[in-house]
Amino acid sequence: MTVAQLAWQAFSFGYGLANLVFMVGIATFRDGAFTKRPSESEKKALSSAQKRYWSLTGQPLHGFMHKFFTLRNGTKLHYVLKPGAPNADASTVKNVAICIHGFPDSFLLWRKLLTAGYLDEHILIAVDLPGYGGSDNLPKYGANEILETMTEFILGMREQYLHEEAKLVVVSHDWGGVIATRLASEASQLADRFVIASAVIPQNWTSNASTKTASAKQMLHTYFRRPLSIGLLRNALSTLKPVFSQVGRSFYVFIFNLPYPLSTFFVTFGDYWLLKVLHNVAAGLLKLDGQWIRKLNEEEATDLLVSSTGPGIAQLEEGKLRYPEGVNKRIDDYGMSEKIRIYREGFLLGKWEKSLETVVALSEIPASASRQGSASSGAGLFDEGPSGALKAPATVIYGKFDAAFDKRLALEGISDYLSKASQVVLLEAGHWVPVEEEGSVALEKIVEWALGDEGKPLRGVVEEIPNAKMVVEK
Ligand SMILES: *[C@@H]1O[C@H](CO)[C@@H](O)[C@H](O)[C@H]1NC(C)=O
Ligand SMILES: *[C@@H]1O[C@H](CO)[C@@H](O)[C@H](O)[C@H]1NC(C)=O
Ligand SMILES: CC(=O)N[C@H]1CO[C@H](CO)[C@@H](O)[C@@H]1O
Repeated sequence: MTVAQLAWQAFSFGYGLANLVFMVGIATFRDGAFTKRPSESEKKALSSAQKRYWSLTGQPLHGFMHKFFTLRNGTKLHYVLKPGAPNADASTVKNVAICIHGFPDSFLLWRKLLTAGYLDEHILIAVDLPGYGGSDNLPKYGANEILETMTEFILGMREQYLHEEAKLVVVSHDWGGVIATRLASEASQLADRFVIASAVIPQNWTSNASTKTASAKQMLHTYFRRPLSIGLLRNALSTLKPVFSQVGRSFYVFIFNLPYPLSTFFVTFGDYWLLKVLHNVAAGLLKLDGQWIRKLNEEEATDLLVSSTGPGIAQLEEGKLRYPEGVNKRIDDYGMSEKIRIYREGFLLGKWEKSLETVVALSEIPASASRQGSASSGAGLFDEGPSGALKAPATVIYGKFDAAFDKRLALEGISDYLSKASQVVLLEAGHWVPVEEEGSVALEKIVEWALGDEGKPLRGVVEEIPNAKMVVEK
């Protein structure tokens, strides 16, 4: 290990620990969370919500059914499906949307989108990530494992539900968005369009950070030889500003990466204090400066909580259809210690060595009609873009007030990473676009466009969304 790596590890540990102490302090002194236990009425509300959304004998959402997809090796993913309203004219083909959530959610993240009614003529699918909701665990959560799993899932969905002439749109958020980004880059045949909300393109995100860190290092180096040139020091620090800002915003990632059991403690202590803060942020009720607009009422809080908890014990034991074994193992901590593994095991930038099955299956996907002429249909080796560039049309959605990402690092130069027929839309929203009031409406309009007639430009759609702005259009 080099000195720099050692220094980074020491910094990460120290920074994570300091933040953990700070957060526990806030939770204890501001929110009195440390000794919190759920009240009887909270417990009752949660277990009835779990029954309503997670019982395999019922409908999770109006018109939807619970389903499982089994990978070649037996790992099971849980998803919900609405087969699409039968249309009078049977000749119309139904397009397919596959929704992929992020941390710490489940298919229920998409509740608003799935029940909005705009999309009723299409086939709607929302999956639980492995390790989340009603899906099985993986032995490891690196790039190979996660991307192979999601690719096999999407291939399976294509086979079961996608009509030859229909198109497939992947709709994604947070870690789901990072997965979608990597698929759009490395397995772009999988979908006709990727809608990516509140995520980053990993390579682009880190490319400038490393350039900036390198040039700051250079400046510091020179500075140490000429310690009187304060200007150099100032320059070095200002170059690093966006990086510092991102490290600041990613403080929780450093806590998630602390050794067990510190990391697990953080995501569970104080009756799931962290989850509850996230839910308030998700609902747009906690502003960045820590001021509450209002608190969630019990019903809203339960509705958000049940998306993170997944099924309860009662749902594991009823009916013929059963949740896989992995869900059982997660029941004690709402799966939180499993869910943070996606932050810990090198998924973001890890190399994906595709399996032979995946390579073959991808090569067998015909270029769809809607993709003719886009960069993915073999437009030649020379306009492939930088490493990590997306090769399928993508619509990237950012909330201006997203606390998770520094906008400078997330959006700067993103256009170089996008293929033809891609766009970036900026919203006056926070991180949880699919849950927020304005964000969710904007998302519905954009997905409706993606599933419908792309012949009319997205610009017209975006112009009609209040407070939305198209910032990149390719
Ligand atoms: C099953 O397959 C997936 C996808 O290839 C892989 O990530 C996972 O590790 C496998 N599970 C087991 C138990 O081997
Ligand atoms: C993204 O990539 C472009 C083009 O390579 C680059 O100019 C830009 O600085 C990158 N953005 C970040 C945040 O690194
Ligand atoms: C590679 C690189 O440094 N790209 C950009 C980083 O950010 C600055 C602005 O902050 C751009 O000017 C660079 O092109």
